[in-house]
Parts: sequence; structure tokens; C-alpha cells
Amino acid sequence: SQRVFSGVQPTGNLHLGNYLGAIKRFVELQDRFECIYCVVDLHAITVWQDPVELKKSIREVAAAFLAAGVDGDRHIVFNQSQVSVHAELAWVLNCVARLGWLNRMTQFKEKAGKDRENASVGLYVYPDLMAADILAYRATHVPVGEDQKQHLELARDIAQKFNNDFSQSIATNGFEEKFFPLPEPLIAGPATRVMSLRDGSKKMSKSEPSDASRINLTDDADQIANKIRRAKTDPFPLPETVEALKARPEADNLVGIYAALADTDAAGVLDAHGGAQFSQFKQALVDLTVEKLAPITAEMKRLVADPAHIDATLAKGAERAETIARETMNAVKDIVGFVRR
Ligand code: AQP
Repeated sequence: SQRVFSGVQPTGNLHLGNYLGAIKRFVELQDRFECIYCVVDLHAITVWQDPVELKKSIREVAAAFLAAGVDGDRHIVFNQSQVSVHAELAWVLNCVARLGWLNRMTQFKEKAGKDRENASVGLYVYPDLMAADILAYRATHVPVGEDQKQHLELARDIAQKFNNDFSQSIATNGFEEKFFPLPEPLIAGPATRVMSLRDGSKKMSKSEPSDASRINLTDDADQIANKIRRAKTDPFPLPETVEALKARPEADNLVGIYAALADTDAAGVLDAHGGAQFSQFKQALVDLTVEKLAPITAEMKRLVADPAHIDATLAKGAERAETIARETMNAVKDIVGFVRR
């Protein structure tokens, strides 16, 4: 069967990139797949999180899922720390993954920065935990933004090495040869990498100090309008062709955002707006962004104000997730050769 797994970190400042690159796609996949969506709080603490803020952010990400249209009854919505298999399986996968593989991860290099000696060990093995998240559910498809592509390739390598290293035991224990399916990335559409509004060469990110660089899912209409009006652009009108966008990162970014929000592609946007001045196009983008985000923002606010519904959804989701993940973990224990209780 085909199963989707994906997660979002509760690290504050959920933004338009997280929405277009991940959450909006989560919603779209619900009719075609069995979906499991996780608030990955264990991942969040790989860098320091204020405990009070963390709790707030966990509920906020869950609220964003639900407000955007994820159905927590038909599908599974939960937070990672409520299902201990994630940490348990990650340990086994730490012993499968190779140091050389992790040394190649560019996100670690970016996030650890120059002071690498001072980065947490958790930040280094983050991709192994991500592999555990996916493999615990033997998920077949993982919708993510472009920035997660390398981690997903690592998850595939880990799955394959596990299948190979334990092939005999997998057979002896009566499991399929490909015990872990190799998860396929779902990275598609016009907004797989939304860029900063202040710098077309950097991705829009939660941790960027400048709030003007991103549109937060909690921003109101005025904030959205101000940020889009102030977004960096070049002095030329919008081009007529997609080809001409390549050399113009800021224009490309705004067109991509418009296309994703309008459920079209860059060519569709340029058909309607090619040749327009940015002042005009930005106004159209403000209107569209507000139209699409305002209902989500309002619903998030409503859900967060009384977290009982969120907490109940997460608890119910964790119970259902646990059932699937525990079965995988028991199988992994048998395959590895542990003696089970
Ligand atoms: N700029 C982006 N464009 C498209 N997709 C994006 N994603 C993140 N940024 C963009 C996707 O959102 C999902 C959740 O991301 P995450 O919470 O796991 O963390 P991240 O990738 O580290 O996101 P941030 O917002 O950039 O955080 P910081 O600043 O901490 O690095 C993922 O599917 C991701 O691809």
C-alpha cells in the first residue's frame, strides 16, 4: 500500500515556504494516500528551544496542519515525542548509517556554522532520526521542500543498507525481501524552494533574524501587504517568458509564490501578468496571498486559543501512529536479533 509520511519542526515562525513547500501539499495528497503528518519536536530540540515556546510551537504547527485542511480523523496527525519508536528506531539506524554519509549532509554544515565543535550531537544525527520517522511507518512517499532532498536520499540509503545487512534474517523471520520500502521524495510544483523576500539567493527560513524576509502564517493582511511591497525586486517589468525568469531570482520567486497560491504554474502567471510593473504585480500578489492565508490564519488562531481540540487530536493520532510504528519496531528487533519481552 502507498503511505505518505512527512513532518514539520515546531521551531516557531511557520512561514509561506513551509506552507507551499509542505503543508499545502499534505492537504492535496489526502485523497490519494494514507497520510501520516508529524510535528517533529524531537528534531526541534537539536538546537536549543525555550520550553515554554516549544510547547506553544507544537500546538501551532498542529493547528496549521488542521487549519490548512489536513483531516485528523481520516489521517494521522501527532507529535513525535508521543511515540517512542521514533527514538528507538533512530538508535538502530544510527548503527546502520555510516559516518561518511552523515559527513556529507549540507544542512548540518549550514546549521552548525563555523562553531561545529559546539553543535549538538543530535543535530549531527538528525538525518538518522528523519529516516526513522519515515521507516517506522514503512512510508512510500515523502512530500518535502527541495532543502530536504539530501536527507531523503540518505533515508533511502539507510533503508537499503538495512535490507542488505539483514537480508538473511529478514527472510528467516518471514518478512519481504525489501523490509523497508525505499521512500520516494515528492518534490514538485512551483514552490519547492521559496526564497527570502529580502534576498533571492537565500531560502525563506524560520530562523532568519529579519522578519521582513518571510511571510509568517500568523501575519495579518497589513503585515503581508507591507512585506510584499517591500520585497526586493529588480527594476524591470515582469518578463513574458519563463525562460527569462532564470536570470532574475527575485522575480522568479514572486512568480513561483503566485503560481503555487493560484494552483497554476509560472507560465500561467506570466500569461496573465507578463510585462506588468512590479508595483502592479505585487498588489495582485498581496490580494491573492491575503485571500489564501487569511482563513488559515484565523482558524489557527481559533484552534490555538483553546488547545483542548489540538491536544485530543494529537493524542488520538499518537495512539494510531504507535500501533503501526510498534509493529515495525517489533519486527526490527526480531530481524536485528534482540530478545523481545
Ligand atoms: N523556503 C522553503 N520553501 C519550500 N519549502 C520549505 N520548507 C522549509 N523551508 C522551505 C519545507 O517545510 C517543511 C518543514 O520544514 P522544517 O520545519 O522541517 O524545517 P526546515 O526545512 O529547516 O525549515 P526552515 O523554515 O528553513 O527552518 P530553519 O530556519 O530552522 O532552517 C519541509 O518539508 C521543508 O522542506
